[in-house]
Amino acid sequence: GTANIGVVGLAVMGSNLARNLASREGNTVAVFNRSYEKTETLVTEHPEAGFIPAKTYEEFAASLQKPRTAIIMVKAGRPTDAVIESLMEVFEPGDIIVDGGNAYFPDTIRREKAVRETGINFVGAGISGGEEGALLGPSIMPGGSDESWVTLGPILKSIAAVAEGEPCVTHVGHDGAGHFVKMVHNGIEYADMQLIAEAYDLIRRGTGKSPAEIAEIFAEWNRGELESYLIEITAEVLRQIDAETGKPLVDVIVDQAGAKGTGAWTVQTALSLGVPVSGIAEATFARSLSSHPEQRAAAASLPGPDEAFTVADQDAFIEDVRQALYASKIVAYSQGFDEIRAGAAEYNWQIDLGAVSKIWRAGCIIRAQFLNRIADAYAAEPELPALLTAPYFADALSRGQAAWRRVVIAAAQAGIPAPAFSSSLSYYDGIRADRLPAALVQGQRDFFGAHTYKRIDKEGTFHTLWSGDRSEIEAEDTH
Ligand code: NBP
Repeated sequence: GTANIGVVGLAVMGSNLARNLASREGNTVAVFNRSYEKTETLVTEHPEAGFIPAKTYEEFAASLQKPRTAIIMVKAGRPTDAVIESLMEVFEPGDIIVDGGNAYFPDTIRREKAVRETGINFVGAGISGGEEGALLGPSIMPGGSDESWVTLGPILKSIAAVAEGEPCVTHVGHDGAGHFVKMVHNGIEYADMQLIAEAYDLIRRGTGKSPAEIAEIFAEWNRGELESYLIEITAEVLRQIDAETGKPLVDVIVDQAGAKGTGAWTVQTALSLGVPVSGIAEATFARSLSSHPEQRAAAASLPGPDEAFTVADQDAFIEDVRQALYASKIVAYSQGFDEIRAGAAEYNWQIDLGAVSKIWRAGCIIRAQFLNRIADAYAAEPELPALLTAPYFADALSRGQAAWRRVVIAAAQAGIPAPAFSSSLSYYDGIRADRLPAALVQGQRDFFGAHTYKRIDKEGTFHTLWSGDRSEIEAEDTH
């Protein structure tokens, strides 16, 4: 074989990734798709790429140098399993199968284990950045074995996005670590998008500014600490005028947000791990709420506040919203990194959180300068208990908290939903609280279920004889 890398699955993502690979010095790319039409189209439309097309898995395997390396870009789920099974029949021990699709990380753990038994390496790699990222440079989050990283690392580095001279790819950890981190990336993306949407809504309803005027505010914010791809594209979307009606496009788009499931995975996984990713959860639920038109129609007559929402000082309000957005964003990222750390502990991955933040600086949807701050925080203190306690973020929160509170109060008074803003503030107040009413919850649990409690003043586990004389006894620790 003459190709050093192959791509299986030539729909939009696979075709773009194959073209990206072919455009880099030193790569010869073999391509295969289940139905040959897609292969033919790609090869015909891009003669410059020098692709080596294959009609069968056997031909594909024969066109690859050893150890063979192939990246699968097909629909997640059954199709991915089908391709892996076919490749296992034609590959040999030492070869590397990479799944670049959006796999659910437990599937990746299962597949890695099954493939490894044959001596073939399996790498689940999260690839972020959509079609454009695949073509021009994505952020890549590979898991898998150290052995496969030796071969794969240089290839992935050659196609990844570049941030400040560094390729946006790192060996995240073993087996499913890459897809796990990609999942949390998407969860953070949900939170970031929802927070921006809430900021827009509050400004629009508080000031009466047009979407185009608000676009200018976001463009301005994009020059400061909020600088990010998502803020940048928000300005673009708000500026867009619908050709048919002459209205702002945002006003003719149906207000029901879709989702492909990665936000829900992030929240489900966080629930199992016991990590409070409330910002990501609220963002995911906000999409669900929006997508139930029948319930919304039925509830539309429920009363809101009597008074109209007016903002006395528009500039001051906008600045408050900006600070609330930044503070809430810090909470969302802090929660996301907590989930990665908890996942690493649960699944025995050695994940460098600073390295993860660095590979998100370019190529992916949440790309931003901000991520350098996260890398700095973990560099200064690798065992940081929570990102938001790092000096830079703690300082930003202390500067922004008064504005944050004013915005959440204004939203509540005005009857404007701000679930991500307000839940992030509650999280902040919860995590920094000296005492939480969790003590009362423990008392309740002990009352109805004899679940026992600990005391602040002595060792041991206790139970009050609630249905007896209400004296306290030492008890077995049953949690
Ligand atoms: P699709 O997810 O639409 O999948 C289409 C591809 O899967 C075609 O090549 C199709 O072959 C192949 N396929 C199917 Br369906 N069943 C198959 C089977 N049983 N055996 C072999 N091949 C099969 O493609 P996409 O939109 O390019 O996405 C590819 C992957 O990338 C997905 O996992 C997706 O979730 C992920 N993705 C990521 C991003 C991102 O931003 N990171 C964006 C979009 C997609 P055929 O041509 O013969 O039907």
